[in-house]
Amino acid sequence: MLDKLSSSLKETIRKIAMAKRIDKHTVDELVRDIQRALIQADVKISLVKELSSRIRERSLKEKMVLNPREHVIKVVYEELINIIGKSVEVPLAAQKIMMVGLHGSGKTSSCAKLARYFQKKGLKPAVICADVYRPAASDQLRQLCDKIGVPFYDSANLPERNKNVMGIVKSGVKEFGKYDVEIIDTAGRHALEEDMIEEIRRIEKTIKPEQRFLILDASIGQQASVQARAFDDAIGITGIIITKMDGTAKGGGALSAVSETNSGVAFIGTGEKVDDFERFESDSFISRLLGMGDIKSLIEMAEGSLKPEDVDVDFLKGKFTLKDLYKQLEAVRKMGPMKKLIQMLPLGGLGIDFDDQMYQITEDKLKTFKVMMDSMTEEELNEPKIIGGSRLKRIARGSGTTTAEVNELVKYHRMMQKMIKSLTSGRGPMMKGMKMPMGKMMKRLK
Ligand SMILES: Nc1nc2c(ncn2[C@@H]2O[C@H](COP(=O)(O)OP(=O)(O)OP(=O)(O)O)[C@@H](O)[C@H]2O)c(=O)[nH]1
Ligand SMILES: [Mg+2]
Repeated sequence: MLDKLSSSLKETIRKIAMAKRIDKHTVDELVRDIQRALIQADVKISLVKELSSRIRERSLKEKMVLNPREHVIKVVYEELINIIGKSVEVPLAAQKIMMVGLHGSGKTSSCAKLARYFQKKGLKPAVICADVYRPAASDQLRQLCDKIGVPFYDSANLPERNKNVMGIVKSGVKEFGKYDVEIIDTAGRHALEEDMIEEIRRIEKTIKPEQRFLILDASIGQQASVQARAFDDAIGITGIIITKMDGTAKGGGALSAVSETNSGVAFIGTGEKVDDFERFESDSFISRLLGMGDIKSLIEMAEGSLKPEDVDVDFLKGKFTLKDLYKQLEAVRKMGPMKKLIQMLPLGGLGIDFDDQMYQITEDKLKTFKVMMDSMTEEELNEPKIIGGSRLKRIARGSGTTTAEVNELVKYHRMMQKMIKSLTSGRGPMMKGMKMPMGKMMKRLK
């Protein structure tokens, strides 16, 4: 999904993370890179311009609580979110949802996907087909609903004289009154014809749906804006579903159409199957696009809104002793804080692979470490750098290990300490040089 945009943005972030310093030149280059990436993904030009000037302004002039590189990355992240807007609330409550959109945009498939979504959340959805123009429309929707066991209503439920759109929606809504979520599929047209707009206006007035979702095909690019405006004018769009995100690099067009409405993206469709459907959250979407585990938590932590207790990484506050190392290793084994910490840092942007090696500290290794540590004095545990020749021998003897093994632990501690220092001081690029020794060290530890 938007792979090309994602790889360009990741490269841009990597450049920033590696930059020797952040100055006007670096920021100009960054802005040019981002512009290129966004325009290729078909994001609306006016939005790209707005984003560019905000990044320029904020990167250099805003008061910084983070180091300059992190500050710029944070600005990019926030401004990208700004383009696609806030995520839309979709309450898990009783409601009527009307689906509108052009011909072939994915309304009917999305009805079933949406029904499935609510079903998984424990609500009872039902679907009404108000498309009387395309003969196959009802069959298509009925089949999808049958597959997921969701009740379905269409003109077949009505006597001949009432087989019109208004008749169907009125009696359908009445019939399904006992269900939690009623989803109403409407007919599409090739273009924004006035009679279609008129029809959805009437449906809207008749049933007063709490939600009016616009379905946009991601592949139509910037055309999406015109549609979004027209539908919003007609019935007031409360949420957008972008379909076919799996099959296009132009998704930026549909994403930027959001700014034409007072709403935001509620869901995205990522395939033809009924489960190929995701809730859309702007912040995690952008984090994913930028290749950052969870940049939001990192920023919150750096800004102090996350208390150290929340993160449970004592060593961020001060010295990192062998005891801390042991505690961390034990936690890592349980997929604990170390993994969490590492995922929170924008390491993706630095091009460092923290693969599973990092987390594979075996039980045996940990036991050996423990035994060696038991043979150490308090002083050695707190100040491992004093462990030299004779101390090494003593510890090895005491723990029934070899000096090489004890040395390995000491070295390993030193590596971790360096890494943590470079992480917490924000001098990210240092990490790069450590990639190899770190990897080798981890291999030896296994
Ligand atoms: N790959 C992919 N295909 C999709 C997605 N959503 C819908 N489609 C396909 O797009 C085609 C059109 O989807 P429909 O749901 O029939 O579109 P519609 O808006 O109801 O079309 P009309 O009723 O004719 O206006 C179908 O072949 C769907 O399988 C998606 O997220 N990914
Ligand atoms: Mg349809």
